[in-house]
Amino acid sequence: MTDKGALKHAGIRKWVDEVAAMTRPDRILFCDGSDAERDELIADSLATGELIELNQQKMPGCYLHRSAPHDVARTEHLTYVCTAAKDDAGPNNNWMAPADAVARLTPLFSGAMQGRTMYVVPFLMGPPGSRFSKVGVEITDSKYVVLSMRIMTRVGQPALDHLGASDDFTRCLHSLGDLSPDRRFIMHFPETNTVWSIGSGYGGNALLGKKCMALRLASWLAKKEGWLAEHMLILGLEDPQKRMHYIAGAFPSACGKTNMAMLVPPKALPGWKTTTVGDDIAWLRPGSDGRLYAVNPEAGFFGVVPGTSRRTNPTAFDMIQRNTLFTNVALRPDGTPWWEGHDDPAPAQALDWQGRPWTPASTEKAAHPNSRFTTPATQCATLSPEFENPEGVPIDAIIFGARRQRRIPLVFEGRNWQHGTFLGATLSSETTAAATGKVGVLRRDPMAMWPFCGYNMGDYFQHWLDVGAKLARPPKIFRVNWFRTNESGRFLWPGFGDNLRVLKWILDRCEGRGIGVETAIGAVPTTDAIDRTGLNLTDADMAELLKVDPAEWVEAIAGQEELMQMFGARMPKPLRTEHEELARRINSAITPPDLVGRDSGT
Ligand code: OXD
Ligand code: MN
Repeated sequence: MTDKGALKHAGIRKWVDEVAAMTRPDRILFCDGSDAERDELIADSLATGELIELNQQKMPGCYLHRSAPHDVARTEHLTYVCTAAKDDAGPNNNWMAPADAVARLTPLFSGAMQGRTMYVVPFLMGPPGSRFSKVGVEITDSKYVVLSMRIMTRVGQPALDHLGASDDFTRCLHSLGDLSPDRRFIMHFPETNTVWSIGSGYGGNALLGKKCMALRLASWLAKKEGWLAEHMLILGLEDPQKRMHYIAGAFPSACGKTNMAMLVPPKALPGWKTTTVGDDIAWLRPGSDGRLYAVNPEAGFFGVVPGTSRRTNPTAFDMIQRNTLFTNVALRPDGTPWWEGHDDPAPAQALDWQGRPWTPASTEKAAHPNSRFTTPATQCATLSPEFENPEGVPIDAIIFGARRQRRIPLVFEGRNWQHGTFLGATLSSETTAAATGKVGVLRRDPMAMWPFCGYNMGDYFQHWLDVGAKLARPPKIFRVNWFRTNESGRFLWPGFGDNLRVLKWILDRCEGRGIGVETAIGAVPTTDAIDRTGLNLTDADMAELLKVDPAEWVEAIAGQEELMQMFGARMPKPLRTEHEELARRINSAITPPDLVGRDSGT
């Protein structure tokens, strides 16, 4: 870390001066991504209590951060897209006019860094040397944010090399402010490629390379430049014939993307191997061969901790044993972290995520349900050899998944890109602890991008159709649902590694094999089409998992009508056509054709 004098780039210098004039820090430090810088930041954070050292013998390089108790998740109601025209932000975003947003936040930022150090963090999203990659610079007064950005992005020289003399970088301004939710705002200005975030130190609100830049602003840039920025994992699957396939999967927050990105094949399916390219964000571009190529713009994983164990995700569990920042987990007396769903039983005593004494008799959770790990991708044992490939990986199939107890079958296939886009656009999911608000409430989440699309989603759907039209060999599109329950509330599908059985059917379908029956909603596997070798799952359970009950879909169609109306003239016509077609198919599945004939008097 050096003082600002080391900053050579004129555009960055100018912006830093402007921000410093407003925020008035005591010191300005320029981050270079070096090990010495990390050591200094950690030592300072330990001294101030922003970090707590974990047991360095058992977990070298691991630290615990406790956030303010009311700053534990993304705050979507305080997140805005500030475009000149309100309609460009769309009904999917909170909107404020750019000048009003600046006027609202300037007093909050004014003097906010007095008595603090201002860190300037140049970072690269995407592999060095890739046409996919983009540069950002985050200015922050939080050491925890700098340490996290160092894990989640490529900080320092790779960013400056990519930028060269260009002024084309995302300006990401962050201050902890006073951490009050009453003075917390996460403002995006897509027209000037800028983010202003104040009042939160939480990942998605404060690590501005992630949701703010790599999704909200990137989605806007992607629309302009002809690519897609998506809330998707990227998984490599090597089949027993040693052929490599890649799947991109969009799931809402905290619905198992990290687990799926590190899927361990079940023993009953020998010869399969998985590799991890990404667990949260994919940037996808048409390639010259007519296929869709993906890179993961991030350099680390910011995963949900509770439920992570040797049983559910051994790769992640191993990966977080070193050089990992834990946020809001419980602390055992031996200086190691613990959380609900850990392999070890609950400790007799511990400190909970707020540092309060905790015992198994406590009524509250020891770890916060949205506690997180931040860990370098290079520690993932299944990291794909293609992780840094500047060209990305070719995607064979896209899956849209959500957390749904009812109605949605385990898997079904879209008829083509347009129908697949419709399947993504009509995704809904039960809410999780990743955002503040009630958990378990069904909400619309098109393409799992509702909180992350930086512009009007009607235009975004059209953009999906436009990108598809450029692909001579588009990926096939599927919907999946690992979370269907039976009448007594038991999950019907084992999930985790066994999801490979579903992916295998998907790949079979991509290659013209795989048995499916056409239904009103798309092609669904027959009960014996998914390999159940070694799985204790009855025919009846399988039939229940794959059931398409037209009566249940009537409600879904009514909900889709609301979506159509919400976007009015900006909803692309082809998606309306798909909606009408679904309604027609469902109606005729409910009303047998001979009755249709009799009712209409023909
Ligand atoms: C995340 C989220 O942190 O989606 O990835 O909230
Ligand atoms: Mn996410």
